[in-house]
Amino acid sequence: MSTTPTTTSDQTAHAAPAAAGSASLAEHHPAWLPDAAFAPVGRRAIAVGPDGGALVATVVAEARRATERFGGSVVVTGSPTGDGPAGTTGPELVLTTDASAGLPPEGFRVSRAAGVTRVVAADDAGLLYGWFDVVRRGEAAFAADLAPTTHAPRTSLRMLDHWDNIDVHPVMGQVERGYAGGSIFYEAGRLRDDLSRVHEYARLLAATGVNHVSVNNVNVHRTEATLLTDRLGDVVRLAEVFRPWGIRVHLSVSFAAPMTLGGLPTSDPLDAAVQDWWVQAARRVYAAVPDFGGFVVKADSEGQPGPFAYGRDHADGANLLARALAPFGGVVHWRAFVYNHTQDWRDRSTDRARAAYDHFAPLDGRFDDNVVVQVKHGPLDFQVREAFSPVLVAMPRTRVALELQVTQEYTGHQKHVYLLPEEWAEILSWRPWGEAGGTLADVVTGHGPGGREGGIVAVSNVGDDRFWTGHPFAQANLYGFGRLAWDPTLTPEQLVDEWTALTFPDADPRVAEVVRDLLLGSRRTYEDYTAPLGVCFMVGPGHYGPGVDFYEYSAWGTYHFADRDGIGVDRTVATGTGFAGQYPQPWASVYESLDTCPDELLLFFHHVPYSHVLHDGRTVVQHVYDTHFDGAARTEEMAARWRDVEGLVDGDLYERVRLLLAEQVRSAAEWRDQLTTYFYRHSGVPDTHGRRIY
Ligand code: GCW
Repeated sequence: MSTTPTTTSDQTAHAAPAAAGSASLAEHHPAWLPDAAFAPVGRRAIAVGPDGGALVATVVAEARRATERFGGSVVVTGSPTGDGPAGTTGPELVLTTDASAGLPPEGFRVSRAAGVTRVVAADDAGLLYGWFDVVRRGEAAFAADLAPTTHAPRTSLRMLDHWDNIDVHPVMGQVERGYAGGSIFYEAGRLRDDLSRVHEYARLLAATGVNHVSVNNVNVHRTEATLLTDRLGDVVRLAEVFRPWGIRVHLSVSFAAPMTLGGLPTSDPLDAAVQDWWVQAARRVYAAVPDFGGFVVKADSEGQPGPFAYGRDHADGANLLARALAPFGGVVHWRAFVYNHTQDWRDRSTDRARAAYDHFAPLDGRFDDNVVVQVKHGPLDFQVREAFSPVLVAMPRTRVALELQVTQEYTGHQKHVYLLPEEWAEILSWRPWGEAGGTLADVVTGHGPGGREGGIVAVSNVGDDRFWTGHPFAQANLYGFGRLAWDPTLTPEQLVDEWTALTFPDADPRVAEVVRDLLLGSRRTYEDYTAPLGVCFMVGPGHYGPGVDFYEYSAWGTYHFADRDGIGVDRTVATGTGFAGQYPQPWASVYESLDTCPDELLLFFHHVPYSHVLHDGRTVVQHVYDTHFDGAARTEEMAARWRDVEGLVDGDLYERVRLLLAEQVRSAAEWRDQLTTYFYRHSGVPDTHGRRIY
């Protein structure tokens, strides 16, 4: 949104890094890989082999680091049998690669029998993931026998996108929508000299299964555009850091690069000189970074340049870049976040929710095989509650990726506890064709009707903050993303338990209980005290805090249409914008009808009177009162609950969470009071419980 200087309503200053005493601490938090999490493996005699590529060396180094710390031993074996050199005592953990074992790519098999735990991996990446699987199991990996189980990622494309800028942007800062300090890659206009923090980040990501990372903002500004050319050396250095962790590096590029970097008079995708410019650019990149992943492109979106300027469409634009990358195996991630951001609120015919489908669905079948159309989970923009994007299931002949957002842009800026996997689990398990059909996870991982794999992508939430993510609990979101991209069927409960066991390995059992209590249900709590029933964008400047009418008359879209009689957006086919008709059945009918539309999405699809009765028998306005008073009260309980672990966790971590919970309590009360007051003043209907409304 930063490239549209004429439209300023959304250009609100980026949030300051979370407070709380990080500056004086040289050391940063180990997140989910503290040394103590390696004690169970580190005490064992380990055999790793056969020796080979870079990823095997990584596993060997990991095993050495753990055993040196905890007294075990490592032998590097020459053959896949796992036998150590003569004279060594038998290993208790054997990790081998065996290409003939019939395992899926990146996969591995774990078993334990006769006192030996074995990991047999399909390839070197599988060996790395198998290693971290054993770490995650802890002592359980060395206790009872384990029947062999095979583990493999559901998709080969598990990606994090960074919205990091090299130069500090005057409005958006170093990391656009970043709430955890500056970039871990760039500082003061250049790539950092010391990339040790990036190395640790790569290790953390590898432990979750992430295998692709894009290293610059999709809003590509002048300096960042040159990563493709003059600053290619920076990409080389970043790729060197990520490579030993099985992670391929991608770049966001500007569609106008042939003009801005190449001096050509046009960026028309059908122009031969433009095509050649991209071919040469790709060639240079691959000469420097042979395992480069590809380009991420935000085109004709929020002011970024794109093919529309030449009367071409998104398939023309995406295929231009795809053809330059194809000889090297590169992929274009072409984002579908395309809508009119210069609307007039008086115009009732434009519905932002419709836009991506209207632009992209007709292009199904026109994209090259190495184009992935990257679609946000909802038709608007990472709201707490919106319907799923119908684009995700409208293009069976196209590779479609799901884009999630780990950074908490609309979900509390990493100041509020918000367990995103609670939201993602719903998204991934959504059944677009009803109970009989597959899930959304199936579709994007290549197991849907079209059988095309697009993968799972998310916007990262890390920065140079001591805790990586501002709120220490926001680490669980990053962890959860990687694990869900690997296995979309994992539950929020499983993820929280995994994350807590790794992050607080030696802690008093009360810590795990409290962390569980705070994280589980946190998404519902946040939803309860913020925008109700699927109404969207009631946020204030910078997308933090209440701003009930902040967007209502803005150029970015209109989202609730509240008046004295009612509220909500009529997106039905019968009387509204027709958006509901973009869904396959049964959802088109389910959303169209007031009787069947789920309450939580009521105001997303319908404009109703405040007196409208929900399925639970309450009116809309009473629901707003109840959820807001309850949700805000729950934040007070959360803050109180945290006090139970004082002295049981690291003091800095305790204090950071304590301060942020205090802010969450304050902010939730503000949301509660503004929302209840707004609904009361518009409807004139009092709260049946007589609670305080202003
Ligand atoms: O969510 C919105 C953000 C913009 C972002 C844009 C996008 C990078 O407010 O800051 O720009 O989405 O996804 O491109």
